[in-house]
Order: sequence, then C-alpha cells, then structure tokens
Amino acid sequence: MASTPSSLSSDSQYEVTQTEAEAEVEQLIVEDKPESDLDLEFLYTRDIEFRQETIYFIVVDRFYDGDPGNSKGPNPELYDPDRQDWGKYWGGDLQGIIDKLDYLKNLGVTAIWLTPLFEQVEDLFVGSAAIHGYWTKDFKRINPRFIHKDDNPSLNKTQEEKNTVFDKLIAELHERNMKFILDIVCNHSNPDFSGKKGELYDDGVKIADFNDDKNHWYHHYGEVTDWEDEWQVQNCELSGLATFNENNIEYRNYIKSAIKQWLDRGVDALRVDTVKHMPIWFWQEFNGDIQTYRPDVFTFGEWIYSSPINDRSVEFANDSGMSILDFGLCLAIREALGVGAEAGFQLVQSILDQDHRYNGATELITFIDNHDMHRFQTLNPDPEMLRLAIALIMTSRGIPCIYYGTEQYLHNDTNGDNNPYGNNDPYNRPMMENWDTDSPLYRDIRLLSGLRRLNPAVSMGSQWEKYLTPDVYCYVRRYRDSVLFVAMNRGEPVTVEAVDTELPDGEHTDVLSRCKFEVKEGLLHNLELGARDAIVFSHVGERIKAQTIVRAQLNAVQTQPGEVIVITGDCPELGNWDIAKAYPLEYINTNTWFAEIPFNESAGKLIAYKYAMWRQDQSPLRENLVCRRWVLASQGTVKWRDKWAS
Ligand SMILES: [Ca+2]
Ligand SMILES: [Ca+2]
Repeated sequence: MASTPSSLSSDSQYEVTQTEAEAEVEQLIVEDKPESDLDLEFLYTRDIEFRQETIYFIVVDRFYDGDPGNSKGPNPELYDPDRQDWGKYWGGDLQGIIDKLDYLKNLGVTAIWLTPLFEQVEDLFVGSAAIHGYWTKDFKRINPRFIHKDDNPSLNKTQEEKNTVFDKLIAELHERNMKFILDIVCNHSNPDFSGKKGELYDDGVKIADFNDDKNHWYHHYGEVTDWEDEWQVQNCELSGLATFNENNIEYRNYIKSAIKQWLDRGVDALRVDTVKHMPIWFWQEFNGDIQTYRPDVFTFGEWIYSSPINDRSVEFANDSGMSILDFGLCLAIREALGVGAEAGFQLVQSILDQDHRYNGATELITFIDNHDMHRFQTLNPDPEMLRLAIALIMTSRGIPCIYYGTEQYLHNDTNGDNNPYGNNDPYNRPMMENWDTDSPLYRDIRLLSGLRRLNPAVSMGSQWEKYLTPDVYCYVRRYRDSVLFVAMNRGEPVTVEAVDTELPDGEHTDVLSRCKFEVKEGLLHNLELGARDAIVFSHVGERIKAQTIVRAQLNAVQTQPGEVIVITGDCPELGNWDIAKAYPLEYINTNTWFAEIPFNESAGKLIAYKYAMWRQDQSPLRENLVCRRWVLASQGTVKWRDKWAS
C-alpha cells in the first residue's frame, strides 16, 4: 500500500545518501581498473566490463558552441550563425562539451558517444554539410570546426602533438571518471561532391580517389537496389557513399592504424557505423586486432534495425567480437509507449523473451531514439510517457544510451508523424537549448544511473516478468541476493491486487518518488499505480570482494528448472575438483549463466577448470573436455566468456 513520502526523507538527507552511494560507486570503479603498469595483465581478460555505464549520445555540432573562433571553419559558407538552415553547421564543438561536462556528470552520464570527429568533406551534398560526421575525408585528422583553430591540422600539427582540445576533453573526462566512445566508420568515406568522390587522405596525404582508383580501394558496383540481397548490402553503395574494398590489405591497414592512433590518445570505447554493410570476417579481424592492441576497449556496432528474430543480426552480435545497438527493443518501446500500440508492454516483453538468442543480452546497447529516427517526443509529446520509456531502458537489461537533450525534452516536430520507423532528419538534431538540472527527467536519469552502478542486479542480472498487461508491466531484476523491482503503468490509474517482488519483507522506498511501500511474504498488495507512473525498489545484497574477481559467462547450455551450473577446478576457490565445493553460477536466461567468482589464494596463478551441471536425483553432468586453462590476473576484475562443451 502506498503512503506519502516520509517527512524525514528531505532533500538534504537524500543528498547525503547519494554522496555515500557515489563514494561506493567510485570505489567499485577503482577496483574495476586493471593496473596500467602491468601490461601483460591485460592479456588475462577476454573482455571488458561496460554494463554499469550510462551512455549519452551527442551530435557535436548541435550541443554547445564553446569556441566561436572555430565556427566558420575552412568554408564559411557551410556555417549558419542564425541556426536556421538545418543542413549547415551551427557551431557546436569539443570545447562546448568540455564546458558542459559537469552538467553531464551530474546527470549521471558515465560515458559520452560523440558523432564522428574525423575531418569531413567541406561541401554541400543534397543541401547538407557533413555536420553528422559520416562523410570522412581523413580518418587521422579532426574536423577543424570541432577543435581550436591553432589545433588545425593544416597548420602542420600531427597526431603526435597531444595538446589539442581533443586531448583536453579526454583528460577532463577521465578526471571525472567518465569514458569516451569514439564513433568510427569503416564501410565508406564520402559521396560525390561536384564531381569528386571518395577522395581519402592519410594525415593530410592523399591516398585514394574513387574516380581514379588505381589501387582498388573502393568497390564499384553502384547503389544497393535489392536490400534482401546480402551480397549487394555488403558490396554496393549506400546513398552514393564511396564504399571501401575491404579485400584490399592497404585499406585495412590504413583504417586499423587510424583507429589505433585514436586509441593511443585515450579513447575508451568504439561505436561502429553501418556494420551490416561489411562481411563478418572483416569485423572479426578488425576486432581481434583492436582487442590485442587495447584489450580494455569495449565496442558496439550499429546493425540498423537489428532484431532478435533477424538471424543475421543475431549472428553478428554473437560472432563479430562486438556488441550491438538493440533496435529490436527500441522499436518495441516506441510502439508500446510512443504510438500507443494496442499490445503495449507485451511488445516489450516479446523482445525480452528472445534474449536467449544473444550470447550477451545484458551487453546490448538500449535506446529509445537516435539521430536517424523521430525523437521519442515527436511520436508522443507527453513528457510522462518519455519518463516511462527512459525508466524502462535505465532499469532493463542492457546498457542504456540517452540521446542528447532528452533530459530537457528537446524535440522539433517539423515533418514528424506517428511512424515509429519514421525519420524526420534533420529535425531530430535540434540545437541544445536548456540546461535545467531540476527537470524531472534530469533527476530520474541521475537517480537511475546511480542505481545501475550500485545494484548489480541492474547491470548484470536476469529479468523476470511478474505482471503484464498491455498497460501495466512489473518486473524483477535479480543477481545473487540483489534485487530490483519495477512497476510501470502507461494507462489510467490502476490497482494491482498482488504482485511478487522477490524483495525482503518490510518497508521499501520508491527510488523515484520516495514513497514508502510495505512488502509482505515477498508480495506488494493493492499496489496503486498512477497514470503513466513508474516505481522502482532497489535492494542491494552483499557485493563480491576479492583480490581478483572473474566475471564468468557461460553460453549455449540447456538446463531444466532445478538444474544449476557450477564451475569446478584445481584451485581452492573452485573446490579443488570436489564437485560439492564447486562455485555456482547465476541463471540469466536459457542461454546464459553468469557469476562473479572471487579469487585470493590463486590470484596470479595458472588454474584449470570446467563447468558442470547439478541435476536433481542424478549425478552431476560435467563438460566433455580435458579442461580449460587460464592464468588469473593477480588483481582486478577480468572477464571470461565460454561456451558449454558437451
Ligand atoms: Ca564553435
Ligand atoms: Ca560495404
């Protein structure tokens, strides 16, 4: 039963709680960091943990102009200081992002993804300049409109000179414990501008030209005409963009060397454009090289309209070496909450029901809109519906990504309609106008981002539907004894008679409203949900602490209810092959088991292990292989990814 907020939970008291939570979170982040002076330690992890992050995606030109001196750029014709011509540059830059980092930090953002920073062609194509950054001329230089005029590469500055506003941005981010996600494009360079196409430079030196392609850097098959033809999608052109020939080793060496230069400057993660337009072998080679070069880099790709029922996008997510943006969930949320589809939350659940198709569903990047589709509020202007959609991605499985300005209800509905697949580009890229740190959504995101870092059930746990109608959705996230319970209602006020929360009995406080609720025998009785309301209860259990923590994930194992996956091995932490002392994993979905395993005695040593299945009334079923061998890092957090060997 709901009651009004306690008078004791004043704002000032709440701030203390947040500070304590922050301190705990900071400590966790410190523990997560591998020692930088032990380079080999990087080899002891097969992956990087990114699930506690909250990503914020910025169209650089449309965020904030922190340096009017660079706004005119090399071709002043492409700059509109009045910000009326949507196809031209409006002045946003990297100094503007630095100026707003405290705003973003306070919002709970832990990682920023910026549209590509590479030098672009300085011309208009179908009335638009390359403000989005996807028409690259030189992958080793930065668009001069985004940096200080003295950083301009044409003044003979090179990659080696690490004193640019780009380097300052990275340093300022890291000082705030925030991460930088570089948006990269490997599929194409630039389209036809006044007869020039695909002119490409290597740090200022011209190396390729589509119209004089002596060394075959590009494919010359024309535009994609049949989107169902996989060969065409991979080899033909997309909107007239000069498309690289990935079979050319010189091209591959160029693009890899460019990305490695940016990693050397302190980039923490990569977002990769148009991944479906290149063959998977290219990505496997690319990701293998990048992970060898910098094993602590997290990478995710844009497979446009990826879906758990699309075999090819699922194969890409599982086998390419990178995670992907979760378009399937995005569209379900847009249909359920954006355009009010009759099936409502059942559409959302039907996507989550397919999570077993992914090896890493908890690592998918979740979002409700981006630069290529209507902003959510163009579909549905109701700010309360936007709050629900954001609460949903902030508390569901996956890593949430907030499109810039969402927290300020930024949207421009010119040419908008109610099609959740619709694209009102360029009107979905308005200039950021308000910086209100008291907006209800700003506050929600701050709270829920803190929760993601504090409660491991949010970042790593399983997701269980507890009550589902088109209008009402209640679910539980669970990892070990940490629990998150969420209830949301897209319709008119409703009372849910009883719903299982899996929370300990007693009083619980809604993270968003601070209202108190009573849980008895795990149930909430007569739960009153207001119109377009969400409530969130968090219970944080004991965290795993050890010198070395292994985050082990096992895929491709079929279990029945009552069966439990354990990990058994030749070290005391894994029971010295005594199956009765093996370490249990947590069930995530029918394809995934996961656990953090603490190692102290065996930290830094070579160990052997295998997975086994505990079964009721039967002897344990062990994996059918000699054993897996691995050198444990001597400290820090590392990740294992394995597939059941039967
Ligand atoms: Ca500027
Ligand atoms: Ca291609």
